Amino acid sequence: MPAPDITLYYAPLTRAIRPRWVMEEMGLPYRLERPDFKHGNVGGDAFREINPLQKIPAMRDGSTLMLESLAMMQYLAGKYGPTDLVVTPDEPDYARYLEWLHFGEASMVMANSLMLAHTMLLPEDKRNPDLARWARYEFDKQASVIASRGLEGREWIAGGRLTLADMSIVYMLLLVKLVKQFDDVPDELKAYFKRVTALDSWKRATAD
Ligand SMILES: N[C@@H](CCC(=O)N[C@@H](CS)C(=O)NCC(=O)O)C(=O)O
Repeated sequence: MPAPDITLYYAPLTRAIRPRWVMEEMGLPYRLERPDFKHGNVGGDAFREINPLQKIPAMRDGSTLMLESLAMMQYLAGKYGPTDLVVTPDEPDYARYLEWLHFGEASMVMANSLMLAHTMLLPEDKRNPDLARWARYEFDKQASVIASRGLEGREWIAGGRLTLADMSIVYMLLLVKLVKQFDDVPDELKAYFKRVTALDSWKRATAD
């Protein structure tokens, strides 16, 4: 197996935290490139050559280029594992692991992006309070389902340990915190966020 030759196109507080966190947990070597994170024109022409969508993260490993953060996490764990970050098909929590891994992006992205856009990113005269309220209503349902169906008293979301599923969900909760909408979530969710973000690997993945 060739040695990892990984460059992560990174910006603080973005989804690049997810693959970086996996590499920190797995002890994989990586380089960071830091395109200028300007909303709507991330990295200018040079970065558009790498990611025509101009989104962060992008990740290169040798000649392999990837543009989707959850896929990057799965790639790193699959290619450079085995690792306990993955719940395997022979474990009882396999289905739960897959479901929450994808929930963090697929189910959460719309409400999350609308909250971000309509409370922070758009100029004030372009923000739509009805959309912001609807997004918050959708997020509240998600927060309550994570606390009840997801955690139900568990420390971690699947497999009794930190996995890619936690890494997926916790990043989205960080975004909710950034838009200052995290205060009213269930206490169980607050405690979960605090527990996971106390990990050294999280601190290293978000250090700068
Ligand atoms: N589904 C993609 C989403 C990537 C994405 O939206 N990245 C955000 C940062 S977290 C971005 O680059 N936004 C800049 C912009 O839209 O201008 C992934 O998970 O990698």
